[in-house]
Amino acid sequence: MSIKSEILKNLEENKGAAISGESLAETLGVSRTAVWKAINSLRKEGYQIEADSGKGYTLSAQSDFLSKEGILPYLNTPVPILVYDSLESTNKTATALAMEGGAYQTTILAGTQTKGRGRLGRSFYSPEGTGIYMSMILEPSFDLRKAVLITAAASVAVAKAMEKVCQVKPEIKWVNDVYVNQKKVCGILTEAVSNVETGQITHLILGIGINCFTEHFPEEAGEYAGSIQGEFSKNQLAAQVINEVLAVMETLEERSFIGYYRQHSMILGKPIKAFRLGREGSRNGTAVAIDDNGALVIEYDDDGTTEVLSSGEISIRLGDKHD
Ligand code: BT5
Repeated sequence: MSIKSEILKNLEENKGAAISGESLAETLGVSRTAVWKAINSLRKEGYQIEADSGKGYTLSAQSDFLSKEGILPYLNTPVPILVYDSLESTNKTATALAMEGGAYQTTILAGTQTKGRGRLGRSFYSPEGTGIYMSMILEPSFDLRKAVLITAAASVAVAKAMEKVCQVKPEIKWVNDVYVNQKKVCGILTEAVSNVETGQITHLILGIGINCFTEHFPEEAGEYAGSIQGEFSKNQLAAQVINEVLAVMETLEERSFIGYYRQHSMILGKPIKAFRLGREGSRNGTAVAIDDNGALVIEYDDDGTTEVLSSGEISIRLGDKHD
């Protein structure tokens, strides 16, 4: 770690409280001038660091830049972290890294994305300063026919992290969205990386976009886009998402997370419109169950038949009467 990173780590761990230049210099085994230079350089990057000659340096409690140093103290197990100010798409960078042999669990984060990806060629609005855009490189150590499970598990991880760090009540909209107060605050996109020669899937890229503190969304973000507000640090939330993802991935086979998924579902028992991949139009029905593979069981209004959907899209029919 560079001196600057070491100092940032110390400041992040003591956010809002002063640390003397002397003790920083002593802990890191460097001169006080080196400390001062590193502090100045961090300030130029935008970190709000106050200096009080009697007390030392304080990283403002309001400072909320995504940084490796800000994330590491909150991780249960350290994983490789790469933070960029701006990327086209963290999924794109993570895919390139995975193809070059990047280590499993490596997590790429960006302060903004210029071409954030949604599913099916859609885009994900990723403005600067107010969101967490992250991609984790995961090992596909399970049956990939159950791929819907990973997305379901990831939404459970995000929802749990939001509950713990932001004290909000998240709901999960099958299959990949997390909502708070009826607004979509998070989208998840899982992509696979395969070896061209063997055709085998070598890595999974789990992309997670969380809107934090965003006030205005453009039309392209849709009528349901919203953000989480409150007193929390993005670094802590990002770290908790990593902790929860790693924990939930351990339970994929035994599926203990499905209970949480069902309890936090915003669609179970509701009238919905189902848009099925490769089929024109939509069909009205009721979301009657989520099976153990994370697939959605729909009972159709017109003929009472049921269908199990592992992919596709649904929307809730707001205002529809239903018994
Ligand atoms: C998703 O797709 O919601 C998956 C989004 C995944 C984004 C992450 S960010 C880090 C990683 N790197 C990437 O490049 N992507 C991942 P989908 O279910 O297809 O929803 C896309 C739709 O959501 C759009 O067509 C809009 O209607 C709406 N939308 C776009 N931006 C949004 C935002 N910031 N918040 C809420 N809704 C948004």
